[in-house]
Amino acid sequence: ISWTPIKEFKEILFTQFGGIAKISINRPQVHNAFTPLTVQEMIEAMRMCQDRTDIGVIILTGEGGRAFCSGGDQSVRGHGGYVGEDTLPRLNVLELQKIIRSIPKPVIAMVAGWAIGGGHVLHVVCDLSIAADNARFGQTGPNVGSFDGGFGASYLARVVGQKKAREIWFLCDQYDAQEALDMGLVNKVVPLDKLEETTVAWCHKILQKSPLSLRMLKSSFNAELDGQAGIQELAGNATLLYYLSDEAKEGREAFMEKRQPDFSKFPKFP
Ligand code: 1HA
Repeated sequence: ISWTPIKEFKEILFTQFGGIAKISINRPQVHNAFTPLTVQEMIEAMRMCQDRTDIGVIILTGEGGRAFCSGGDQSVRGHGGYVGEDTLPRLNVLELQKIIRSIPKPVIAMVAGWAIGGGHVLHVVCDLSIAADNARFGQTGPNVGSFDGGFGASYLARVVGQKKAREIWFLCDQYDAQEALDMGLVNKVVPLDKLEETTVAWCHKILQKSPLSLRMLKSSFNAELDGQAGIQELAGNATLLYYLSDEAKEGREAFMEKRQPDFSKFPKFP
């Protein structure tokens, strides 16, 4: 598989193969721990994926084969957040989580090695997770003085159930790929040397599907859980579909032509 660079960044790689974009944290020396800059770059790459009509599916991963992501870089954790060049303490990974959840294209976590702490939450919020057999999953918050009570708690509990989610956070144990599969935390486990090939094969299956259908489904799955923000997403997609119709176009055209709209020809469906 030959990935073509989309844009150069400092702490991530952002590449493309056909309709697949790959966002990969490139800090393998610290098991792909993220800094505010890493997160900011991932957000920018996600935004680019959102706007690019030729991209249909996004892979989120980490370089090196030994870690997906080990969470926030503890060496830059300061007073109230993770500190970058602008010296402001930030928790901007929360913003990235929201984007992964709401971007209207499937996001697949491709997990080799550690998915730990805030790195674990990142795979949890992805639509699908494919794990290599060397993957290890867990939360560390109560060990290192942190917690993610947002998606990291409530969505995790929706995925694995309340008892298991509380176990994961209260004990901070690490779970292997098979255990993750058994608890519904990942979709599939494959040998490490088959990880990318399998993930790309899943992407190709997805790319053959109706993009609007996938878009509606993603926002439908979110709607139930995300309250008014979830309904806003689903309803925004309903508006998009309505704007494609002659009926909605008649409303706009009548306004522009300064006449009364004639909706009489449009059916009142049962
Ligand atoms: O909870 C949140 C948030 C909550 C709300 C809102 C925002 C949040 C944002 C972030 C987070 C968090 O992510 S808190 C949790 C932070 N992460 C961790 O506690 C995991 C720390 N790492 C480990 O426990 C271990 O490294 C490991 C289980 C993943 C792997 O262990 P292993 O194989 O023994 O490797 P190790 O030797 O520990 O790591 C290799 C190198 O990577 C080490 O550096 P070296 O000694 O070679 O110089 C290690 O220090 C470094 N490293 C690993 N993880 C991190 C890290 N350096 C900085 N930050 C890390 N997270």
